[in-house]
This record gives sequence, C-alpha cells and structure tokens, in this order.
Amino acid sequence: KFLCGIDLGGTKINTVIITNKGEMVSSYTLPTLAHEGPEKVIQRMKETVYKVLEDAKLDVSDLEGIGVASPGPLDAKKGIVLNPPNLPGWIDITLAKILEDEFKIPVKLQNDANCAALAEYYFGAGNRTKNFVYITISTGIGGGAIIDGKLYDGANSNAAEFGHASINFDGEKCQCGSYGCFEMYASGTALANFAAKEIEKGRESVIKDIAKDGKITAKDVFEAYKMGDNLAKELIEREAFYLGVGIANIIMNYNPEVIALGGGVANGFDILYPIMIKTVEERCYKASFEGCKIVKAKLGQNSGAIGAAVLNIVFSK
Ligand code: ADP
Ligand code: BMX
Ligand code: ZN
Repeated sequence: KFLCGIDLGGTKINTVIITNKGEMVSSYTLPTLAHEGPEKVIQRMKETVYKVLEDAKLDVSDLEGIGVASPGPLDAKKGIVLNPPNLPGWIDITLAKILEDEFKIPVKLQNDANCAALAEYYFGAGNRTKNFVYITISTGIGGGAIIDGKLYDGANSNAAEFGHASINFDGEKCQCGSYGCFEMYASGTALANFAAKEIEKGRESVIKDIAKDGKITAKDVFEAYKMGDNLAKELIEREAFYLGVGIANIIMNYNPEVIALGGGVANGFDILYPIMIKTVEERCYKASFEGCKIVKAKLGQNSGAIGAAVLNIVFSK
C-alpha cells in the first residue's frame, strides 16, 4: 500500500504520496491562503489529496492512511489543531476526523517539525540511527527528537520545541513568554534583525544593496558574506556561535548519534560549520558529544509531508 502525507503550512499546502520505502510517487502544492479560514483551507487540503491520487493513478483504497503535519500547538492523540498563530481562525479544529469522514481511511496528525524529524530519520540524513535529532533553522527554530528509534513527542506532542529553550536568562522577552530564547538569537529572522540593526546604526555593507525593497533577509546576509562583506562575516560568525550554544544544550539533553540541520538557514551549513562545531566542542561534555555527527538535512521542502505520510506506519497498531 501507499502512504499520503499533507504538510499544512502557513503559506502552502504540500501533499505527497510515497511508497513505504520513501520513494516519491506524486506531489502537489497549493497556496494555503490562511486568511480565508479553516473551512476553505481544509477544502484545499482535500483537493491536493485527490490531485496526488489522480497523478499517481491510484484510488483512496490504495492508501494505508493519510498523515498531516501541522503547525503547533495541537493535540496529536486526538487529532485536533488547537490554535496555531499562523493559521487565523483555527480553534480546536478536529482535522483528523474531518479528513477521515471525507476519505474513510485512518488519518494521523503530528507537529510539523516532528514530522520532518521522522522523515529525515527514515529516509534522509538520520539514516535510522536510533538516537537522532532534527533541528529546523528557518523563520523560527523548531525540531524533533527520535529516542531509541521512536519519535519522542512528549505528553501532548509538544516536545522538542528547541527554539524556545532559553540561552540567555537576561534576554529580551520572546513571544512565547520566556526570555532570551534560542530562536531570538539564531533563527533566520534573528540574523536578519541583527543585520538591520547594524545597518541602521550606519554600518557600511553590501547587504542593503542586495535586500529587495529594503527588507533584509538571512539569505541576503549569506549572499553578502560570499561577496566578502565585513559586516556579513561578523554576523554569520555570530550566528554560527549562537547555533553552537543552542546545539550544545540539545546534545547535553539527548546525547544523539546524529543531528541534522534543516530549514532555509541550513543552506549555509558549510559556512556555519567550523565555528558552530568549535562552540559545540567547547560547551558539551566530551562524553555526550563523542561520536555525534552534525550534518545537513537531506529532504528539503518535502520533509514535513514525507514525515506525515510515515505517521501511518509509525503509529498504526
Ligand atoms: P519557513 O520558516 O517558512 O519554514 P524556510 O525554511 O525557507 O521557511 O526558512 C526561511 C529562512 O531561511 C529565512 O530567514 C530565509 O532568509 C532563510 N534562507 C532561505 N534561503 C536561504 C539560503 N539559501 N541561505 C541562507 N538562508 C536562507
Ligand atoms: C517556532 C514555532 C515552532 C516551529 C518553529 C520553526 C510557531 C508557529 N512555530 O518556534 O513550533 O517548529 O518556529 O518553524 O509558533 P518554521 O515555520 O520557522 O520552520
Ligand atoms: Zn520563546
């Protein structure tokens, strides 16, 4: 049988059908248009499923089940999306049940970063190493942890929110309520904000020439770095240091064999690696880091949907 996974994002719905060996059979993407509210978005989710089935020349009965990767917070056991900040109007939506009523096959729901972790564990950089951590460095920082071969999602599927573990108790207040969270220092958004601050202060840099409409992104900073820009070099060395600090904490907590870095900022993996790894080495028990490899994630934009598809083998009884 085949597996179907839907990645419900704030900007796009990405749906795939894969074999149980992780081979891509078909995929389809629609914009989420989240402002139109849950009913319309769910309609588009259904549409993507019918489209991937049609493209693969398959019937619903050929599917083991459907999995959904959703932004948190959610209740994975009950299949309910609670109230994600980037999905306006979504309050306690019984998404798994709604899709089961439509397709009459099992539907599983899980946090999007946990799904990406599952996908990388089975078919990507994790390579089924039993103790594996995935970190996405994107707009925010999120993640997922595989412990002893199983996804660890905690009491109510909110484990491994690495972005909101504090790395500075004196830091500024985060939108989550805590202070000095990891993602306030090392996410793509943070890197862009640090760049904007320096340029506001009058620092010379090509970053502002690269930025479209004056809006600086993390990607612009990496481009400036490649052009030999001094400010970009400082900012990216700082970024690598912050990543090292946060990753050292994760290593002390999980003692993983492999850590995979995904998300847009991980495109700069090779640039970040030397300072990041030096910082990790300085800040971990040698024994906790011994033998641990930090690598770039492999599955890119499809990891959420692929991991969602896998939910039906992982959590089926
Ligand atoms: P999302 O947060 O929506 O999942 P991404 O994983 O693409 O999206 O992460 C977006 C962040 O990654 C932005 O801060 C963006 O500037 C940054 N980014 C995107 N591409 C690159 C790149 N090639 N190099 C460095 N940073 C990048
Ligand atoms: C935030 C939080 C996490 C998420 C992480 C990375 C929201 C909407 N998201 O910390 O749940 O895993 O960002 O998310 O509160 P991304 O969209 O930047 O990849
Ligand atoms: Zn926070």
